[in-house]
Amino acid sequence: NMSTQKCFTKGSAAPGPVPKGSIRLYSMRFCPFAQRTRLVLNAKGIKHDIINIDLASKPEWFLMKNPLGLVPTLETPAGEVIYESAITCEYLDEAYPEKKLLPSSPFAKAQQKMLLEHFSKVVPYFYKIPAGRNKGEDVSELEAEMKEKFAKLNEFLVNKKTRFFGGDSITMIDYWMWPFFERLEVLELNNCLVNSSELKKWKDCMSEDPTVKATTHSVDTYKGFYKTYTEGKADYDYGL
Ligand SMILES: N[C@@H](CCC(=O)N[C@@H](CS)C(=O)NCC(=O)O)C(=O)O
Repeated sequence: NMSTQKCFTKGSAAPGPVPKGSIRLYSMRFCPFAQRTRLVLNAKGIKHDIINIDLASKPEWFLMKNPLGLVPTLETPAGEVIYESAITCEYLDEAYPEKKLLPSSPFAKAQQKMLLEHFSKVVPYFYKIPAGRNKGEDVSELEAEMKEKFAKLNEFLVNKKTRFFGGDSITMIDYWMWPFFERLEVLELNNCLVNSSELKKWKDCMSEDPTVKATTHSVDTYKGFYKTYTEGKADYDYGL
């Protein structure tokens, strides 16, 4: 039901308690960090509901649950609150141990988290380059840096000789990185992949994953949302 996806804003009444046997995600339909959590919920088949938040004008009750005021935020029927995307994903993987996404070996798990740290250094470019272009600035240096960072990820895949970052099937690290790659086209950053053919292959494989398909938006919807975002009046209900 599309109408239930409309975001809750400041002054709105708090939603009812989280039903037993379910878990709740406070989200925003276009947030790449919240998409990490949505990917994990979907991949593991976890029963959940989603409450979207108006990030420009947050409900008071939301700020009481997560003082950082960020999505993704999870809430259990017992009223436990979990936030920060990687923490929410690891929580879900442990609380719902079927179909594990993180490896059980301590070193392999640490490797995925180290890779996430590397990737987190790439994330700002997804914001800086489009914002710079919008202001008519020369972003060629930023683009060169992003290309370089992608080349490093590409090299990782070349050395690992597997299709995905954790092996030959999708694991947590792939879902942690994916939401940003999904936005490359819309943000006109695809050219940063030119010298990274393994990474491009990874991206193509990821886009075929049923869980990825289930959590995405059409390019047109993304474009429409990002237009409102760039103009400084983000429409979080865009397309509903
Ligand atoms: N480090 C956080 C970042 C989450 C984040 O930045 N979410 C954005 C939406 S994409 C948000 O909630 N923004 C609201 C705000 O900054 O007030 C995580 O990984 O969960």
